[in-house]
Amino acid sequence: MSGLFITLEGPEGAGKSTNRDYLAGRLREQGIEVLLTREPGGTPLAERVRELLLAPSDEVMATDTELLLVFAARAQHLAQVIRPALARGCVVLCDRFTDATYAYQGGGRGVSEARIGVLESFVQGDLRPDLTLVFDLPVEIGLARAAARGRLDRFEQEGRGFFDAVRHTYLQRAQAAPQRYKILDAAQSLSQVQHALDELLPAIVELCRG
Ligand code: T5A
Repeated sequence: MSGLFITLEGPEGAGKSTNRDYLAGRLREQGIEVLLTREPGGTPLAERVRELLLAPSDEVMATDTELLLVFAARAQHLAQVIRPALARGCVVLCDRFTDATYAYQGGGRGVSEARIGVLESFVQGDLRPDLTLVFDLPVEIGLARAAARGRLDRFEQEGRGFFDAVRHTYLQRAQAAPQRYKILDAAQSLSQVQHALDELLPAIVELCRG
């Protein structure tokens, strides 16, 4: 048996977690076994790495350190959670994955695609998401949603140019491979976004049932 790997991506405050839970509910209604997880994180050790990545600190984190921590957490997550779930035939819904590395460390920090690609192959082998939902919205709307939650994490403290590059990278990747990515307009109301997800549902269910 082999499951299905679906990732949810997008800039800060795009509604990935909210819509991941919504989609999981709709798939479970169809009798599909779903595993919900997130990156960075998804296992106790990877969640500790997440804390290192997100906590604001007086010590500037070198770009390569950040990149390697992201992939170290991913290696653990793949070994402990994602690969076993896929092997059991589960649908894995993951809030962020390697597209976030291309967007944040690539677009945001300026790491080359080739450098990220080396680590992607090293850590993932040939495993890639089967489907990626990109929740797209203007940077200022996403940052306002994130700010409404209170204290900003280390990434949320970055400037506007960083997030413009993140959004641009997501859109560029999605437009380059439309068979794998679906872009949703996340600036709409939550009920409108969920209506758009409902419209995608038959195709997603079909993918899940192989
Ligand atoms: N990171 C991650 C990297 O740099 N490299 C990597 O490889 C990876 C994997 C943490 C950070 O790690 C970085 C990127 C991130 O900065 P995170 O916690 O997943 O990753 O990222 P955040 O974007 O900070 O998570 P958020 O919780 O802010 O965003 P979500 O999940 O997109 O949004 P959600 O669902 O929590 O919604 C945020 C708020 O908006 C409301 C919700 O109710 C909630 O209050 N909302 C809406 N309001 C109005 N209209 C809508 N359509 C709404 N949708 C949601």
